[in-house]
Amino acid sequence: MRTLWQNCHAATMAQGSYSAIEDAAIVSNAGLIEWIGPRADLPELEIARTVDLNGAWVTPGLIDCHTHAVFGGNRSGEFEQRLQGVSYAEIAAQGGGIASTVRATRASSEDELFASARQRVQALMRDGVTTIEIKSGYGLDLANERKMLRVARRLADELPLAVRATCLAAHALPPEYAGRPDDYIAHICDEMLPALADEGLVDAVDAFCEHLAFSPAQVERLFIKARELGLPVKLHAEQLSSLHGSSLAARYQALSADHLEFMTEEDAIAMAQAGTVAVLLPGAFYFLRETQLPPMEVLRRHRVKIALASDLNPGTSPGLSLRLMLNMACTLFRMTPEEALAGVTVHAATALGLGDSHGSLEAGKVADFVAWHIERPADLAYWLGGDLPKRVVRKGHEISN
Ligand code: DI6
Ligand code: FE
Repeated sequence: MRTLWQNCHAATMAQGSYSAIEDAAIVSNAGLIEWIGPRADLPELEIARTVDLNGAWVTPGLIDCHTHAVFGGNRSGEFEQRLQGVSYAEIAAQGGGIASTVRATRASSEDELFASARQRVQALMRDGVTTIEIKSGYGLDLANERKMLRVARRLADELPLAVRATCLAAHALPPEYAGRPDDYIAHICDEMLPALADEGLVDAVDAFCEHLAFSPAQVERLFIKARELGLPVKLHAEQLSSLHGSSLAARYQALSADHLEFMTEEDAIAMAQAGTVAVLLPGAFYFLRETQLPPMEVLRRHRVKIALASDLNPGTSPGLSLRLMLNMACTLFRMTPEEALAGVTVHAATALGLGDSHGSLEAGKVADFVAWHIERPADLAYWLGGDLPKRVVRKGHEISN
């Protein structure tokens, strides 16, 4: 059924800029955008339904391309402890940090994980999010990583949302492998990843490359396995120190390298050449009170595509609003509102391998879009969170929100 959406302006985000169309018209058909352009140029088409958008600004549906939205418990107790002066290292030594979320996640049933994740994902959706990536990484054994990834798949089945599921088994060393990181990597490569991929639960493979997690050599073994299985890779790199994980990711044509505060110019050149997207995570930067800024000028100079995401996780970014991240990217990283919006639309789609089907308003792409009752697109990065009036369309159908 053809639907004409009109009386609106469009920030199409094609080519990574607003590429705005004043007084636009959009024709959706069978879940796709069939035509978009100035209303004056609308071709003769048999239209079944016309929707008046009352002068709204239409953007692509927002894409949160890096989340850890599925987990058990939360760590607000540790947040309180840290504010009373207990260090992250002391908390970790007491069994806190990622390890405490691993315990809580292992102790939760699939239904419990689904119920808590659904609430968080619905909070993100209230910001106009129509596509989300969800990582495993708090199970750290086959049964519990499977449980997390199944929850990610179920969220896609039960919510009007596209979900990409990423296996992050190499997030931290599980207690069973204390002191034996190489053995754990071998276990992921030989047992976990092949099984999870075979069950159709994995869209991409990720790892945490850091002194306190896995080395570049260990990550490379995982990337070789991912390549063998035909799975694209991503990497948490250069968050706390420079190990050139982002260059390694580029060598394996990674979809993205994420965090990147400590990346070098050589890393940026490698990423630009490989088309690896830089995913910046201002929520984690803010929550950890980091001071090392990602090198914006270097990224711009080498034309690395920049995406933004919530990094929603219980330890370093309990962020339930992607629009708040737009504001943080502008205030903390000095991104422009236009760059920030490109970072949660067109470049976020590329960071998920969905660049051909999602992320911009162009004929042939999926009809996921948001009609915002705002004055101009920069409003999306200007307001500090809050619920902006809007209508959300997913695959050509308006969803309640
Ligand atoms: N980097 C982070 O900031 C999070 N994971 C990662 O690889 C931390 C996750 C947590 O603390 O639970
Ligand atoms: Fe993360």
